[in-house]
Amino acid sequence: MKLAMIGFGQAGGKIIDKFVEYDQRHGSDIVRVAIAVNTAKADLLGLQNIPMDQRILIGQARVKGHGVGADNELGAQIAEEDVDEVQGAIDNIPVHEVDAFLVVAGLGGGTGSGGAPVIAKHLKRIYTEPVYGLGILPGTDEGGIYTLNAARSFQTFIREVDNLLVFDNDSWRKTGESVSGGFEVINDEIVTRFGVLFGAGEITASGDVAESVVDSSEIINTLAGGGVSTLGYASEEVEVQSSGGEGLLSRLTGNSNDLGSFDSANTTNRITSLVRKAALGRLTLPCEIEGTERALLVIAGPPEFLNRKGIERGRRWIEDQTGSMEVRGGDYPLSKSDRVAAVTLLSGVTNVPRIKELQQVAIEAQENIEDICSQSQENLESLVRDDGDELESLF
Ligand SMILES: Nc1nc2c(ncn2[C@@H]2O[C@H](COP(=O)(O)OP(=O)(O)OP(=O)(O)O)[C@@H](O)[C@H]2O)c(=O)[nH]1
Ligand SMILES: [Mg+2]
Repeated sequence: MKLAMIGFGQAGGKIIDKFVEYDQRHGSDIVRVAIAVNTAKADLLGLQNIPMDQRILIGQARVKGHGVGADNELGAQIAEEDVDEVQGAIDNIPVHEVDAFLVVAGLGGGTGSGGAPVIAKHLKRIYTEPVYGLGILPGTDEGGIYTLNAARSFQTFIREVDNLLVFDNDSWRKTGESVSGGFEVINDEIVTRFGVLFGAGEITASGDVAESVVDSSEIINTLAGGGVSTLGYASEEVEVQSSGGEGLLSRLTGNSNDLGSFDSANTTNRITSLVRKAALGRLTLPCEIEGTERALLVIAGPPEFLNRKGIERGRRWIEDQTGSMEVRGGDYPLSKSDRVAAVTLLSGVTNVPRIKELQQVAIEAQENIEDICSQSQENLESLVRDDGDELESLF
């Protein structure tokens, strides 16, 4: 499907920037337009793939291009004041060519945390196309203010979008890695997962014939109804013999060069095992999959490695696991790919311990901050107060 992507703040901008690069590399044609919005000039200049005229600096009068320093109330205020500048960039795109908007932001900071819900609300007021959010939760080691920001932003953002897709940095951080190096890996993960999902709804120009191609309306219908969504992903390398009459070799771990394994039963088994790995493995937002309201299964890869039976079996397995009556499934043929991948979109998940924890820690942080504020006011007064002799202030 074709998306208008708007990245707010540093994390949002970097992820959108990577989507543009992914889109160009794979020819997936999902990014109809990419706009990065920030209050920090340096962050915008650091992007590589988004055209300069689609990098929008807001709040210049207030913060002089230096960011809002994790003050998300200020981030929201600035986004409201300067919403016309963002709209100006959107005005340049033919919105009738866009299936949906995707607003991406890290929810723990200031600019994206405050600004993303504001722009989502604005878009929903003006356009009929669905507006989705992709919200990044902070790591638990980032501290109280990030957690508080994320919890408040999450609560606001979800109200303003048609569906909130969530990625949790906390469950993806790798200990021992540098933060920026870690984000590189994490951002690749985000873009690959969502790239395959949204790419599935876009008919490829290569003329691949598939048995049951996923259409963008199936993605839209799975996301319709709102709530929180999480994405599972698993992939496996396959060896494709591009020319010659020798047929194809499938390469399975521990079973390499087994010519006989390349048959339809094997394809079916591979697909169902990938579906299980995707749904039971690490999700973008870990949660209990039972109770999921709607789901979509996409199997991507070279057409000869896809079959309807595998997808149908995987789809029914997801129905069993989630208890949902609304599980869609289809394929996404990619003849040039050397991998088969399963993507499971779980939409309207309800049992998410991480969100409960985030809210709990945020409430505690909020109370602590209030205590510290009133305490520090008292401390300052007792520090400055002259007990006894009256001193006169200068003015
Ligand atoms: N996945 C991912 N998360 C990031 C990245 N950069 C920052 N984050 C997360 O996003 C949150 C917000 O950080 P930023 O995006 O830098 O904040 P901002 O929106 O620019 O806001 P200010 O800097 O306060 O103006 C943090 O809690 C980080 O966990 C990134 O490249 N990838
Ligand atoms: Mg920033």
